[in-house]
Amino acid sequence: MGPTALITGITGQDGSYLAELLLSRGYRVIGLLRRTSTTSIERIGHIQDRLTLVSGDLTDEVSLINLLREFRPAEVYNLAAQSFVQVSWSQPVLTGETTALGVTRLLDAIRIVDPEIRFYQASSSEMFGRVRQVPQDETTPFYPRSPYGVAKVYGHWITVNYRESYGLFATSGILFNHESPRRGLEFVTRKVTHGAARIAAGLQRELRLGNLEARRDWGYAGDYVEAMVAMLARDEPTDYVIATGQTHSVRELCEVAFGTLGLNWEDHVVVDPALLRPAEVDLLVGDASRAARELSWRAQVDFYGLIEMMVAADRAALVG
Ligand code: NAP
Ligand code: F7E
Repeated sequence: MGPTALITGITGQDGSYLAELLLSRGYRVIGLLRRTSTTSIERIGHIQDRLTLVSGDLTDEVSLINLLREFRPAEVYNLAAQSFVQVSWSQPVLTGETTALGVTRLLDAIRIVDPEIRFYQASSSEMFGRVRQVPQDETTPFYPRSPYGVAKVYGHWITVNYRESYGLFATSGILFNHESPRRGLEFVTRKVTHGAARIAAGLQRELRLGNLEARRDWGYAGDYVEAMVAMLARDEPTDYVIATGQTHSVRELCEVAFGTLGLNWEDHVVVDPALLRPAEVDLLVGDASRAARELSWRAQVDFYGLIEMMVAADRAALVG
């Protein structure tokens, strides 16, 4: 048996891809599962019997300390968060509890139980917000535009601080948007690919969206989890931007997704002002050249390949 890794957020999009990757490399994978009244393991059902799933919550430090003591992981990947930007305005305190203070709880648990543990923090391009520089790299100042973005800035800096204060091997991956057929239905890529597939199948007629002009650097989650593992394999801990370097608007996303199905998006997409955000992040595009240089990491799937993959998966799920 190889090294032991703990993944928080294992039931999420990234957690499922990371668990697959670590298993393929011979790791013993422990996954933190928060208690829910219905099951939340649909993304990891296919590998469930190869994982050790344990109960805990980022809002409960004792649960974190106890499971580090019990399983003694060599690596901890902190992917758990309230990750949906829109909800962070309606639940700002909960977002702060999990996405910000949750990081401190986990870092403190590591410091108390085993400061040799290597730690990965899921930082986000949302920290750049109203961007100070184009493209954004590891030196670009932060200007978050949502309670989520603010919470991620806290999580990022507490990771840097525990590295500098206690000498922990604590790293932060500043990941730009990454998507997949396993992406939650509330995020715009999946909302569009799933909606377009349903429209093509005659199951709905229109798709309501918010701001069509927002631009994002969208990559494939399967590529991005490779970077997480590479960061923890370095000799020294540091932070990396992970991105494709290409940016596209929500409007282009609609054109490509509907176009793949032979549909004209303008016949179906309706702009709903209720879906506009109180403050928007207009443009994100990352410069991942440090990751290319030091981790030999490059995105393998581009925007068009990604959207085609997602449309195909959503269509297959509907028509079989
Ligand atoms: P996701 O699909 O929303 O998954 C979030 C995970 O966090 C789920 O497993 C969820 O569990 C868990 N969770 C939420 N609150 C928790 C709590 N209090 N205690 C323990 N677990 C909790 O997110 P993702 O897209 O995989 O993203 C993974 C991480 O990367 C997140 O931190 C996100 O903020 C960050 N990130 C994502 C992107 C992106 O584009 N995907 C980009 C940059 C950074 P349940 O299943 O029980 O809800
Ligand atoms: O929005 C616009 C919306 O919710 C993208 C999270 O993984 O990536 C994600 O955050 C853009 C925004 O992702 C709709 O206004 C238009 O400009 O898919 P999203 P996000 O907010 O960029 C970052 C890197 C993370 O860290 C987060 O965890 O699309 N948009 N119309 C819409 N967005 C949604 N969700 N729904 C719409 O109807």
